[in-house]
Amino acid sequence: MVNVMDLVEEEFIYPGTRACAGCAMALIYRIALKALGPKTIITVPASCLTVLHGMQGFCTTKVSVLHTPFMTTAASASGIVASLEEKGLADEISVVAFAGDGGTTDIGIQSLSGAAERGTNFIYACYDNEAYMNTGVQRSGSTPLGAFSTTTPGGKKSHKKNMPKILEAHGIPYVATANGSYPLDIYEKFQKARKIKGTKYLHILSPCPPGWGFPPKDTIKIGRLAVQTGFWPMYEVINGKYFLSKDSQKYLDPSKRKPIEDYLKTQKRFDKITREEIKNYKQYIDDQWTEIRKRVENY
Ligand SMILES: Cc1ncc(C[n+]2csc(CCOP(=O)(O)OP(=O)(O)O)c2C)c(N)n1
Ligand code: SF4
Ligand SMILES: [Mg+2]
Repeated sequence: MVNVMDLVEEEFIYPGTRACAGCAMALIYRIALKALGPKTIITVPASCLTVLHGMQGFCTTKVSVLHTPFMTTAASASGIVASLEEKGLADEISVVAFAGDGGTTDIGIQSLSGAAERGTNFIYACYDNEAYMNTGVQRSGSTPLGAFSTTTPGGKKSHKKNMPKILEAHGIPYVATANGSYPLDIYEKFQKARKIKGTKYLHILSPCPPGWGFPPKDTIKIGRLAVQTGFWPMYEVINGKYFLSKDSQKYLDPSKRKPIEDYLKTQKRFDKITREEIKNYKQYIDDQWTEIRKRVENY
């Protein structure tokens, strides 16, 4: 496990971005770029991350960024990879697609699936703030059960889509989940992904103060609660082998998990959640960990 002294000092995001105060996505991106280094080309579809970069001529990052239409993030990354391969630069420069959950689980899934099936040599990172935040909080395939959005005013009626599992089914060499509240884990996972050839997929939970309805000072606490309640397990699947990440390991023991209510009650978006849905969450979490236990015991 890396420690804070291992992080490179150089910053690749200039201070004063247009992200909201307390935005986990900005923290995730800052740490990811430190792990990836200057020889990186990023592709980004429309999202809060586009806004973070700023208007043309005022880019907030030191690395090259290509803004792409929504559904073409992974396709544009594939084009960049093909061009670098042609120029003999593919081993030197990392190509990274960075997209929101709407751009990944819904709108960009077909080009991502195509790139993963071809084994395109790139990293695809989804920061998951669990809704279309940039356009005012519409539900996405990644919005969780019971959460308010402007298109689910009574709370969403189904669980979030399990994108890491979908990507795992493509047989790619690296799939990982992470969380904005564990920056060292994010750093390590991007460093690892950078060194693996083929398609790498990282799915990172990204608490969003205005969209989830909590004060900006609570971002880290809420991200941690997602892990501590067992809702958000952090793991890696490397060449098909499952590894539970250090900060999630103790939650294999159900008695160590905090009640899911501790997480839900911190956020206004769950104000209308029903008792039935909370019961459903408990089962969902238990089922998730039963599966994890089997996979961990297998290796
Ligand atoms: C083809 C297309 N449809 C819709 C939009 C409008 N749009 C811009 S950003 C955005 C939300 C993106 O949501 P997500 O990918 O989750 O990223 P977030 O804003 O949450 O960071 C939408 C719908 C667009 N730019 N292009
Ligand atoms: S709306 Fe949420 S994800 Fe978007 S910049 Fe603000 S805090 Fe970040
Ligand atoms: Mg989103």
